[in-house]
Amino acid sequence: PTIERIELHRLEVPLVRPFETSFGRETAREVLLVHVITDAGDGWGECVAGRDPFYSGEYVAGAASVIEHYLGPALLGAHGRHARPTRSHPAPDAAGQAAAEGPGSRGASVPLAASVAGTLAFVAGHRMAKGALEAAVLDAELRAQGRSMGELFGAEREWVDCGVSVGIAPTLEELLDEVAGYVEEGYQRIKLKIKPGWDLVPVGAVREELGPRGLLQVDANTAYTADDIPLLARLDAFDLLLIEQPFAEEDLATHVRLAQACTTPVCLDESILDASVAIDAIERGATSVVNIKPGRMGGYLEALRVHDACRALDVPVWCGGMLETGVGRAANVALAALPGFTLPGDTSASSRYFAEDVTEPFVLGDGEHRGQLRVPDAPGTGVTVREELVRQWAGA
Ligand code: OSB
Ligand code: MG
Repeated sequence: PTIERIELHRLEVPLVRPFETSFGRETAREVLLVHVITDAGDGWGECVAGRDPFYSGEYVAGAASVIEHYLGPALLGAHGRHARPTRSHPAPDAAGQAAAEGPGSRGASVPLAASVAGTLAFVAGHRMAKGALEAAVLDAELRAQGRSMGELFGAEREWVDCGVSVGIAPTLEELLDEVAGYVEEGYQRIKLKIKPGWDLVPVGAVREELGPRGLLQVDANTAYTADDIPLLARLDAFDLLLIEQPFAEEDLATHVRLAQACTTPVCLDESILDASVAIDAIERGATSVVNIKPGRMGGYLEALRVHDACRALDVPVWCGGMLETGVGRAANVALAALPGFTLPGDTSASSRYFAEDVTEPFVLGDGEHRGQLRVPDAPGTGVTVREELVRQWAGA
């Protein structure tokens, strides 16, 4: 297909309750959607960058800017109606070309999407912006082929197990109430956000509330330092599935030290920039479980490489989230249906985040599908963007 147009839509979608982490508090999700229009149909991708550069260096206004000024023109230059390499956007080098080759046989059937990473490799970083473009192109290409994301990825389940990420609460009582509500809704595991001063006590209280069999894990979003290793090792008492990203993104060494000092598995999120970093972190002993967030790794094709690499090394993975709307959630749920995803993901129902979603909402199943979301099987992401709502919420 030929790419005819790339449109960016920025909208602010209110959250049903504030979401507080060690890096900040959000009351609305600032969403950046990429709409790619080709001569064979269109596709949508969601950029997972936050409003502010706190979780990572990327943020919505920066992502929109780099797409407008660099990534968009390069894609149109390579795949637009008048495709030609331009001076300001040189052709990809050998490394870019290798990245363009998609993950094994999966990339071969989506040649346009598989070429995006290579075309955009001349820009350093900006993985979230690149990933949104690749996701939109992938959606358009699969829709044109009448194939779903799950089909391309190699999904092996029709339903995926869901957990929920619980923010830092104003009081212990409110935390316990919130957790009880999620358990009642059917969520299969609880992830608590922690930070210095909000760790052993809330984790102990929630463990007590869940009982010894409830699945529980924690996420520190880089809030601790090496001095905190003895404190973090005390979390072993609560029988957690894992502790996620206690130290800085670039600091694999301290994660190795913690892994040696505690029995709780250490899991990296922010640090996992791509498959080569994942393999390196695993080989060094910095992580024994991996949080796969496609939007943070530059797209679903790189996420498939991380999945495949972890599977080959026998390292369990789970699907993280970034408070996505239905656009990103649909693709995440398809990915989470791969065989290496052996732990419940942060793939919660739309209602956990928003009163109204920009696509049809994702709703938890019941009966034998309690605590699960169904993997979409219609072409592309399998969901439909309510364009009128997007325009309305963008104030356009
Ligand atoms: O660290 O996993 C994280 C949300 C925004 C940024 C970072 C993270 C999160 C979450 C929420 O934990 C996961 C979700 O429910 O989408
Ligand atoms: Mg995390």
